Amino acid sequence: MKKMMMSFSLAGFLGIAMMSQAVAQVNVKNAWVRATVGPQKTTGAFLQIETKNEVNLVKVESKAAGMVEIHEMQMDGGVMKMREVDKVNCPAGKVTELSPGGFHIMLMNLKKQAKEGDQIPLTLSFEDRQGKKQVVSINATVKSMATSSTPMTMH
Ligand SMILES: [Cu+2]
Repeated sequence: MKKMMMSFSLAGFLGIAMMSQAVAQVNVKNAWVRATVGPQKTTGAFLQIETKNEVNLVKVESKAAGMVEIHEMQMDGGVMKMREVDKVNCPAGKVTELSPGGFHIMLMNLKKQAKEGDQIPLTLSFEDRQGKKQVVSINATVKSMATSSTPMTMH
């Protein structure tokens, strides 16, 4: 009887260990937001997504902005244009970069000016191929135009 109890608690322990591993599947790094100037109400947020299993970034929310969209920059007849996308695919084992000139997060109707050094909260929702959701909340640091024009690969 004693032996059985022990194997039960071991199973419980392993269960918890496996669960916490699943939670740590998606890692969001180096998040920053471009500082705004004066009455500007829109800015971009940029970050890196590292994931063990393939996921899609499907939604971003921020209490600092009235509206948040996921955008993509694309050349259209020689002109760079932005369009809204419903997801960003993040392949397994790779770092997906959201950066100026590519996919980015658009913060609209900002509630106040984003000043250098401010922290902007972002909540990212991911969905894997099975439709399982994972939510990651982070703070992005506001950087001025001068700093933010440096490529992110410097990290
Ligand atoms: Cu945009």
